[in-house]
Amino acid sequence: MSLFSDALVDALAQASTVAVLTGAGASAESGIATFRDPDGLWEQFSPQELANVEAFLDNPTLVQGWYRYRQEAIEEAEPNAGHRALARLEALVPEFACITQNVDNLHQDAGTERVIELHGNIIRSYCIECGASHQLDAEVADADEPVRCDECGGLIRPDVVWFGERLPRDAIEAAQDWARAADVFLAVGTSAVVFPAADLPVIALDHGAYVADVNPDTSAVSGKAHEHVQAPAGEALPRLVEAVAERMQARSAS
Ligand code: BV8
Ligand code: ZN
Repeated sequence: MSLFSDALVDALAQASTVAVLTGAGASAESGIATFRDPDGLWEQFSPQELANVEAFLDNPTLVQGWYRYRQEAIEEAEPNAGHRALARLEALVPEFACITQNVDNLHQDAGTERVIELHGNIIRSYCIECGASHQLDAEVADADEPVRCDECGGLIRPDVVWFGERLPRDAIEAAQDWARAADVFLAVGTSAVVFPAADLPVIALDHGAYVADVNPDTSAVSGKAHEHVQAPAGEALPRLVEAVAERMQARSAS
């Protein structure tokens, strides 16, 4: 029993434009906790407590500590077979974009060139007053003191998009263009509950793309997509991309 249909292999082998939206599940097999799974990040903390400006200003030391903890987990992490399969797919198809909600840089580490970061990137941090870039893991004299800017003393925050904050305009506009243009749109490892990212698979559907959801569980996309590949990304994507490469080979040989 195959994990995915022949129609999906064919659609990818013939596609001129492929767009992929990834979420935390794409990094799960790299050992990075997701947000909403049973052992997810939000289990210990709630988004309200941590991923918004009010929480940060209210308790900068806690929020800086949470991001430092996540940065350390990410520094240990390696791209998994799913990340590598997407980098291989980019090289196989004419036009490809990896649109990610993740802030862990693992698509770039796996060699994917066109990565659109909707929610920023945790390896960058900056001063909220003067904008100077800064490291969050800078030494602080006293553990109860937040990390502050050397230049102006402002608080240092991670370069990620918090709830209630706009996504980078160029990123979300590019992502929407890719969703409209895609012949095939893959949603990989996302619960698809956070907007405006969660609109992208629907935009792709509305513009005629073949949409598949790669997720061992059901997500908000599964019911709307043409296909739900019910498997972990690290297992399904390498097999899917191998099948696409073979199909392309066969087509060029015939
Ligand atoms: C904004 C910060 C407006 C970075 C994050 C109603 C309608 C529309 C919008 C809203 C609304 N109500 C509230 C809003 C606004 C809000 C929102 O959408 N809230 C949700 C909760 C309802 N959106 C916002 O606030 C956005 N901004 O709208 O601004 C605005 C307009 C004008 C002027 C000013 C403002 C900002 C959204 C970004 C928030 N930042 N994170 C960080 O700390 O990381 S969101 C957070 O959730 C992460 O970024 C994450 O990427 C995102 C989505 O989660 P997922 O990636 O999907 O992860 P999740 O754990 O949920 O799911 C994992 C999936 O993987 C599961 O399905 C699991 O089954 C699967 N899986 C597990 N293992 C595997 C796997 N899949 C494959 N393989 C495996 N091995
Ligand atoms: Zn500063």
